This record gives sequence, C-alpha cells and structure tokens, in this order.
Amino acid sequence: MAGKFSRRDFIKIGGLGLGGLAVGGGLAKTMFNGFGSQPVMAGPSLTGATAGNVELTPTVCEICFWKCAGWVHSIDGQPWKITGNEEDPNCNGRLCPRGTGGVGAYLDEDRLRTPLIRTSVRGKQQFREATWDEALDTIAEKMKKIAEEHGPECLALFTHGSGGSYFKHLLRAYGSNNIAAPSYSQCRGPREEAYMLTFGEGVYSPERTDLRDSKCIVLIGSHLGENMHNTQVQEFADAIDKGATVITVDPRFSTAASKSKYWLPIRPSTDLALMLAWTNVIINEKLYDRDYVAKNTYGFEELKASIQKYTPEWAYPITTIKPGVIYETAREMARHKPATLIHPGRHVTWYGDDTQRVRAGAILNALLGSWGRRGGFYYPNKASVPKYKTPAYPKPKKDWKDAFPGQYPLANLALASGICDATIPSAESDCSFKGWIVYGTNLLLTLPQPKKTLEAIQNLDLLVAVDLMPAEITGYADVVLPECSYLERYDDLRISPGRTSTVALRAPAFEPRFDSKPGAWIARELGIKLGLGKYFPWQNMEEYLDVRLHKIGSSLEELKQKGIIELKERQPLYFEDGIPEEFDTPTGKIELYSNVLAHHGFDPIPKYTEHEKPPEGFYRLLYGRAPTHTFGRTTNNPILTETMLENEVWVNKKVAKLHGFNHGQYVVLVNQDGAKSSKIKVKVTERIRHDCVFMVHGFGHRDKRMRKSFLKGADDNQLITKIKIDPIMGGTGMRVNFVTFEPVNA
Ligand SMILES: Nc1nc2c(c(=O)[nH]1)N[C@H]1C(S)=C(S)[C@@H](COP(=O)(O)OP(=O)(O)OC[C@H]3O[C@@H](n4cnc5c(=O)[nH]c(N)nc54)[C@H](O)[C@@H]3O)O[C@H]1N2
Ligand SMILES: Nc1nc2c(c(=O)[nH]1)N[C@H]1C(S)=C(S)[C@@H](COP(=O)(O)OP(=O)(O)OC[C@H]3O[C@@H](n4cnc5c(=O)[nH]c(N)nc54)[C@H](O)[C@@H]3O)O[C@H]1N2
Ligand code: SF4
Ligand SMILES: [Mo]
Repeated sequence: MAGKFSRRDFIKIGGLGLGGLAVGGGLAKTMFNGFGSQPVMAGPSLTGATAGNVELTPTVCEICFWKCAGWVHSIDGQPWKITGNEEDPNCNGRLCPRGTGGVGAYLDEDRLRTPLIRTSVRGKQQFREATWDEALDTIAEKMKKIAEEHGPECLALFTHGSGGSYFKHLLRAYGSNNIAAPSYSQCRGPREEAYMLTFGEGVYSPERTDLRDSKCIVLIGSHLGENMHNTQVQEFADAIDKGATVITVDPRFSTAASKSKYWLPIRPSTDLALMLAWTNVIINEKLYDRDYVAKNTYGFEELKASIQKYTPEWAYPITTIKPGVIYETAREMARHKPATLIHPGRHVTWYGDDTQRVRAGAILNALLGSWGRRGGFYYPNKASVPKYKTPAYPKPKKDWKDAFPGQYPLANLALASGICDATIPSAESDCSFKGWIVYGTNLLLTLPQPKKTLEAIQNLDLLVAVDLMPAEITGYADVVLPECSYLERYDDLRISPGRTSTVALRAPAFEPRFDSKPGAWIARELGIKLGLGKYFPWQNMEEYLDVRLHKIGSSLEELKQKGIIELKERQPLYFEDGIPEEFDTPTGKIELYSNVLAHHGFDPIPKYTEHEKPPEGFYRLLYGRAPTHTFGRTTNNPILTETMLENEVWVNKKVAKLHGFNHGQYVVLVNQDGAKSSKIKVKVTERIRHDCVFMVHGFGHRDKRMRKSFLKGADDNQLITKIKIDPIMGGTGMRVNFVTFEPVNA
C-alpha cells in the first residue's frame, strides 16, 4: 500500500482544483479570476489591480489555532492576498489553503454589522440594532446585577481564539475564574491529562511531536492531511519523503492511510485493545528500549504483569485486526525506536475512556524511548513576554468545580460541558450560572447534546455573544457584539514555544467594516463601564503592545517591519543534547503505573473496557475534518465555500446496497434517539468499514443569516444526543451515537 508522496500532494489534497493555492506561500493572483462569476459585492473585493501602492501588513492567521504568521498584501487599500512569513516556524513561509482563503473572513457580506439587542424571547430571532454605548451599558448593568445578587462567580466565559484573552482578563477582574473552552473538554483535554500523568508535561499546541525526524509514525485516528495543521502536515510529508514508515489505524481509509505502509481498519472504539496488544508484544519480545526504561520509568513490572492477558490473539476478535498484523506492526515500531512516534492525537474525546486510551499510547512511547528523543517528542523552548502591569485580580469564592464535588478530579481547566450542566438548576449542584459571555465559539455546533445547551441558555439572566458571523449561538444571545475580523485588528502578541520560540504580531491591514470593533476594544470599554478601568490602564493597543515588546528589547515598530522575532537563545531539544532526564511526576520518573490514578480510584495502568456496539441496522457516527474548512467557522467563507460547499456522509458500498440508495443521493440521518439531520449527500465508498459512517463537522448551518451555508449539508452535532463522560477529567466522548438512514421526503 506504500505510495510515493510529496508535500505537493498534500497541498493538492481533496481534489481542490486549487492547484496553486498554497504553493509558494500564497494565492496566485490568477486564482481570483474565478470569482468573476460571484454576485458583485457591495463592499470591498479582491483587487484586480496589477499595479499600485502595494502594502504589506503583518498578521497571524485566525482561521484555525495553529496561528501561522503571515503578510497581508493589499494594493491601494484593497486586499490582494495573504502569504506565510518565511521566518515563522509554525508555517515556514507557507499557509494552508484555509489560511490563504482567510481574506474571505473579511470579505463575507453576511458578517454581523452592528451590535444587536434582543427584542423578543430567546430562540425567536428578533433583534434591534443598537449603538455600542447602549449595548455595552445593557451588558454592564446585567453583569453588576448578577454580581450583587449571586456573586461574580456565577458568570462564565466560553472562549476560543486570540481575542478571547481580553475577555479572560475582564472576567478575572470582575471576580470569576470560570473560563471554559470546547477546545479542552471536547478536544484535547484527555490528551493533556494523560501525558501529564505519564511524563509530567502536556503535549501542548503546536504539538511537540518531532515528526520531521520520525522514522516510524503511528496515527491512531489522527487524520493528518485532512487535519491541516500547517507545519505538522509539512513535517509529515517530509518524513514520508525521507522514507518513514507510517502505520495508520482508522476505520476509514483516510488521506494519511493512503500514504501508509500499514492501514489497520480497526473496529471503531477498540483502539485501546490494539495498543495493549502492541504493548504485550513489545514487552514479551523484549523489544523496548531497555536502558531508557530501566533508567527513567516507574512501574514496569506492574505493567508487564498487567498486560499478559492482552495478546494479539485476544485483541483480534475485538479489533478485527489479525494477530499477524499486530505482531508485524509492533516489531516495525520497535525497529525504528526511539524515532518512533505514537502520535498522541488532538481531538481525542471519543468514547469516554479517552484519558486511558491516550495514556496507553503514552506508555508505548515511553517503552520505545521516544519522549525527549529525536524523531519522538522534543522539549520545546520556553516562551514568555512580561505582562503589561495590572492590579491583582480579586479572589473568587467558588468555581465551577464546586458544582461537581468529587467528580473529574484531574480536570485542570474548566469544562465547557460542565458549566453548561451547572447552569441548569438542580438539587445537587450549588453553583448555578446566571450569565455567559461567549467569545468566538459556536456552542450549538460544538457542545454535544445541543438540546441541553438550549435548556441551559433558557435559564440564563444574560447571554452575550461576541462573534464575527451570525453564528447559531448569536441567535440566542441577549446582546450580540460584532467583532471585526483578524485582518482589521491588533491582537495580543502570539507567543509560541517550539524548537525555537517566537513572538509574532497581528496588525490591522484594513479599517473595520460596518460597525464592528476589535475584541480588545470591546473588553476594555466594558471593563470601564463596570468600574474596572484600573485593569485596562493602556491608552490603546499600540501602546499596550509597544510596552510589552520593550520589555524584551524590541518594539512595535520592529514587529511591524518583521512580523516575527525569535525570543531566546536556543535550548537543547533532546535528552541526548543535554536536557536533563527529569520528569515532573510524583515519582520523578515516567509513570507507567500511576499512583495518582490509583489514589482517585481509577486504573493505574490502562485496562480494556468494551463499548456498546451499533444496534441492528444502525451505524456508528464518526466525524472529522476537511482540508479546506475549519469547523463551522469557514463554511460560510466566500472563498472557501468554492472548495467545498456541503459535506457528504461516507457509507460503505454494501451498506448502501442494503439500504437501497445510490452515490450522490440525499438522505436524512436519524440517530438512536430519533434526532434527525438535515439532508446530506451519500458518498458510497469502499474506503470505510461497514459498521460506521463518517461526515465532516461544521456544515448544516441553521441560521438563515449565514446565506451561503444555510442548510448546506448536515451538522454532526445534531446527532450527538448521547455522550460518555471521561470520569478522570470530564471530557465528553462523542462517537457513541448510532445512525440509520431515511429517504429525504419521509
Ligand atoms: N482542515 C482542518 N484541520 C484541522 C481542523 C479543522 O477544522 N480543519 N481542526 C483542528 C483541530 S482543533 C483538531 S482537534 C484536529 C482534529 O484532528 P485529529 O486529532 O487528527 O482528528 P480526530 O477527530 O481525532 O480523528 C478523525 C479521524 O479519526 C477516525 N476515527 C473515528 N473513530 C475512530 C476510532 O474509533 N478509532 C480510530 N483509530 N480512528 C477513528 C476518523 O475516521 C477520522 O479519520 O484537527 C485540526 N486541524
Ligand atoms: N459535533 C462536534 N463537536 C465538536 C467537534 C466536532 O468535530 N464535532 N470538534 C471539537 C473540537 S476539536 C474543537 S477544538 C471545538 C471547537 O469549537 P469552537 O470553540 O466552538 O470553535 P469554532 O467552531 O471554531 O467556533 C467558531 C466561532 O467563532 C466565530 N469566529 C470566527 N472568527 C472570529 C473572530 O475573529 N472573532 C470572534 N469573536 N469570533 C470569530 C465563528 O463565527 C464561530 O461562531 O469543537 C469541538 N466540538
Ligand atoms: S494552519 Fe492554515 S488555517 Fe491554521 S493558522 Fe495556519 S494557515 Fe491559518
Ligand atoms: Mo480541536
């Protein structure tokens, strides 16, 4: 199954028909000619000029959270293209197709235009336009009332994206620490806690995976290439070019699987069994890194005893992966140690035992000696810039955890789903939330069990949404605040640890369109209205940034010229180069056996537990990414809709035959609880197992104001009515729903 593969292939992924899109760092101007067929836009558009006053403004991409640094090119004040900054290790001078299309975030005519205040009950989308002063006064008044009547801790912030940092600051100044993000409890939370438990450190973002020098890469679900995190994909392609072996475990023949030496089409939900069987082979055949394990790990004998029952023969009927393949792949991994990387994944909230599953991968990495070694995981350089001095925050009297006594003991951040639960009044929970500020996160598409989210919202005294677009969540807000796009604003510095650590600047390339404002301005004005002005002592963003940059011997002027600077002298990255072999765990060792887990009543070494199988006639619902979209945040982007306007549901050929439908036909998906999707096109394919279906997340918008994406494709979240919660840290396993098909007109 091995195939020749280069970086260019990745860029062309998905048959985009956008050949030049990301090559050489930017949109070829010719690419825009295709947009002549678009309805003429009233506002700014991509320039057709070939000469004029060309200006370059440094930016940091906000289309996903890899935060690539780049340049916005404009001609006579009109947008031309965005390219990657050559000096940026997060992009190496090349943006991904989404980042290149980022200018669409600025151009989108469906954007929120003015502050809005609700005029009718929640859910009825009736708003009136308001001035900023009036909108912020309304919010400040309600926030003061919540603080007086219930305490400031009863206000929570949900946030995703860079502008969120000012709202975090505002919330803490107001007296609440309840700051949550679906990017923890619905994404990488279990991974961070599993690695913390094992190695005493997290994986962080950008991931500290040393892909470029890996000789063997094991992807468990991680669908690199569809998951387009920029340099991660570049390095993956480089490693393949250099002959690395790739082993992909995925029930679907993903793009990564198509570049792999081994594709293991595992029965969904059984990965832990496979990893334990690999561990069994690696230990019993003495294939592990013996010196490293003896010197650095704790609990090897317990691990060895515990995995004896998990033989490849045992795993076969569970996973459907043949014992011979399990032996062969385990030996292949060991052959390349320590440059073998069991990728830790990123979106890992799958089945509710996710911390344990990810920990099983961490343990394999420990046995192969890949942590702290070239081709495994490196030690990122630390990165920090002194803060702009502000007074100490008041000390909150309670936090979200008080609503869950004894539960989720190892959650290190607030749970978005937990705050949602604790907003619904109940006999058990004592912190009932009264207000939410929602910044750059579309909770109705990204928190599972959307009906519950709506129930929580109905119990609020205040819901504020700060967004770029009229996303679903804004329809339920009391006050909607339109933020300008990242191309129209300064934001706080991007401080990125990595092989080198860097500081990058985002500066405004254009004036804010309509009556939109930067998040930094919004949070500060609101702070002043709340009487918290002392927490926002800067004059404006220029002064704020310049003061911070002077503390590291730089200036705003320098960053405006360069876009990015390197922070510190380089530190060694690996144990072999002088990083001390120390681990911030209770035993000071890599913990194969975890006393912390044992203390809290959890398995100290991962054990296999079986998950529910789909009922007759139903298929497990899997979801993931597409290379040219980021969640629902780009599905209305006028440039990126050109690459993919709707999603499809991948259905195995035999299943399609059984249900009697054809490739390209529309169906409605119905789940085990009767929840239905909007209509979605069927992709009949042999590239997926017969017991599951797959769709790309972020489609099927239901807010009519998103005109390009309204009811285009279907929303996976509407079908996620059931979850399995990880008892260790509270992540919500979301791949536990089963669907069947209905004809469109039923
Ligand atoms: N283009 C693009 N790139 C992105 C994003 C985006 O929106 N767009 N989002 C970014 C973010 S925030 C994240 S967290 C990452 C997520 O990206 P990853 O962490 O790579 O993705 P996952 O959602 O964990 O995995 C999706 C894959 O898992 C497979 N899968 C489903 N169930 C199982 C199972 O039981 N076992 C196994 N072995 N495989 C299974 C699916 O078939 C699919 O191929 O992507 C990032 N990159
Ligand atoms: N069903 C389901 N749920 C999921 C996932 C899934 O695959 N399926 N994936 C999970 C993962 S991995 C993650 S990381 C989370 C992510 O989930 P979220 O945190 O909700 O992130 P996004 O979907 O990117 O949120 C996008 C919102 O930000 C707005 N936005 C875009 N740009 C700006 C801006 O500049 N300023 C402001 N103020 N707003 C802006 C968009 O209009 C949109 O409303 O979702 C998780 N939840
Ligand atoms: S990976 Fe792509 S979308 Fe994400 S920040 Fe970089 S260029 Fe932007
Ligand atoms: Mo994520």
